[in-house]
Amino acid sequence: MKLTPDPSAAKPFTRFWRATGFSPGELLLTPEMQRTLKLVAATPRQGVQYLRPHFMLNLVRETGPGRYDFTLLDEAMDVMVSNGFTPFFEIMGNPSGAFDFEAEGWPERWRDLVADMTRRFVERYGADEVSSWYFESWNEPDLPWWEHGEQAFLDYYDAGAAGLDAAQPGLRIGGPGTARTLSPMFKAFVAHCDTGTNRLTGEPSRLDFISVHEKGVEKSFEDIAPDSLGIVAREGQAIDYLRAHHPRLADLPLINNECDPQVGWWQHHTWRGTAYAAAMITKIIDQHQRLMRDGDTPFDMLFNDNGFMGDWGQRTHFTLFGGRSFSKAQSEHVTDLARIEELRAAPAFSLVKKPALAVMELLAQLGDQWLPLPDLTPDQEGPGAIATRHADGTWAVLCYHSRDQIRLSGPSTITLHLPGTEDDWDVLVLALDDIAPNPFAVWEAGGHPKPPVVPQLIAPSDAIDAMRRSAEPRARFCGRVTGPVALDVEVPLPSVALVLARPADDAVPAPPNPTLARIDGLNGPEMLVNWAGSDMVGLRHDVGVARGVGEPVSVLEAPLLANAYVFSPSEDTEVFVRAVALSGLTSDWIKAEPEAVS
Ligand code: 8U8
Repeated sequence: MKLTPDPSAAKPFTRFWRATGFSPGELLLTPEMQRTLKLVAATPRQGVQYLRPHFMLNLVRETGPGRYDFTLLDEAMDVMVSNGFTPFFEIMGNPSGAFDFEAEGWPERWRDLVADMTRRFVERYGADEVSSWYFESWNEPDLPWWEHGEQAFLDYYDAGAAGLDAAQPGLRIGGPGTARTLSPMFKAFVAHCDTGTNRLTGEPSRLDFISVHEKGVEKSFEDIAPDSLGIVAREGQAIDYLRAHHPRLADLPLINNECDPQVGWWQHHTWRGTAYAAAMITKIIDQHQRLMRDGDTPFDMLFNDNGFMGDWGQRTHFTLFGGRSFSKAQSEHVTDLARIEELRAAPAFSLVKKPALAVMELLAQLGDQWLPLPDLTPDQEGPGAIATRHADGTWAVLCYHSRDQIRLSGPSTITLHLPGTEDDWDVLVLALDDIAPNPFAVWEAGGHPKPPVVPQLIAPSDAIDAMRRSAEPRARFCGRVTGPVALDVEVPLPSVALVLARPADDAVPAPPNPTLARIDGLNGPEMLVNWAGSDMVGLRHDVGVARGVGEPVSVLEAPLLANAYVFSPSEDTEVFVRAVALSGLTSDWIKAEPEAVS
């Protein structure tokens, strides 16, 4: 298959998928989630920016009529904001269970609660920061998450909007985050926002975005195939409905904030721990670019609801070794504030990155100009590509091979010609596939060690470190080529392969500023080394160890795209980091200095 992206066809491109979510919000108080988020935040170029947790208001305590203690909510919000995430804040939960959404007078009390909370956010984080957030209604009010019917939901929405406006006019609010296509709740909500009046203010109802959830396939213990195109088809039904019945709302940004291949994050599907997930996520993003964003739809943003914590087969960014199981996260979930302190103390645990997060690092490298590839038919054939360029002329082309079939495999090659690439170019190809051992395969081959049942089954440090090394995108090629650049990019099914190409540059990258935190791993101390990466495309980092004298020795097979790494070096080791440019040229090794442990 030959590909020659045409620069004269370039269109603006935004990275509209940099968002994730999880449930429940109180996980933000756990060491497991705090470490998880520190590592997710290390995705370069803010590759994961928005976080959407459920049930955040369950962290608020009612201390008297209309009086609240926000301390736990503050703490949870701090975890998001201090890691650089932008909250996508569902106004969801019930402080101390104090609200009966069917009793007299609750909407006014809800409005005042939301106003108090929002004023506190503005005071704590500043009006500019809070203006960058999204506020959203209760999650999936068309499922048992909301049990009070349509009218109460509309009243609830009005009260929240009135509370936000009372505190800080102009904040962004939307909904309804419904789970079923064109459900009665969705229709009632958009009808109310189109022509209704806010029950509390008497003003017309307001709405800044519309959110829906469309996923590839229902939940099932079987590995049934997702229908990826079904996602855009059903989002299209929402758009058609709005155009036909509520044209005034039809141009509002449409967000699918749970755009997952399959419902049921907690059910185990091993493909979620392999390159199948990475390729499927890439394909779904590409489909949204080609079929929604490049069309005349207002499709704005998609989320992979990958922020949970759990095992290989669950919908998570990491596999959690040790730690605790947090499977009760859904509509049945009850927050027990009397036991909240238990969340803060975790048993020993270690994390291993999965391809679902590694692919976010690759996607983060894409540029701000998109070149359509009309000759490709990925939805029929499987191989596809998102071809982009950056303003400085750097090419970033993410090739993928994905089918809506879990058990198919086979080779394929995309021959990529990059026009206008005469002279010398620095080229880097990074890939995730299931041929080179992925972390799941390393775990499996190592006897699938699984804590915490008996000590001899606990995954030893070296086994966990081997999984971690294999979790990073593999470098297939790094070097200088004389143009025009033409590459045979292997894309076995399933896989993704990122091609970066920039005019040859002999500049040595600026050295990093690494810090080192000693953290508690499953088998004792681990090192979390991280650094503030610049936004330079294709910038990677090498992590090395040394004992006193001599050049540090890299602990990785290839430099990392991520801006953090965790491993278990021996006690007396010093840890060093160096920056690696797209050209392969490196900065000096810089010693990682200890940081206050978190
Ligand atoms: C359609 C559907 C049926 C059902 O029984 O439960 C659902 C639960 C359904 C759709 C969504 C749903 O919850 C959302 O999806 C979850 C998931 O596991 O797929 C989580 O990702 C979300 O937190 C939740 O909002």
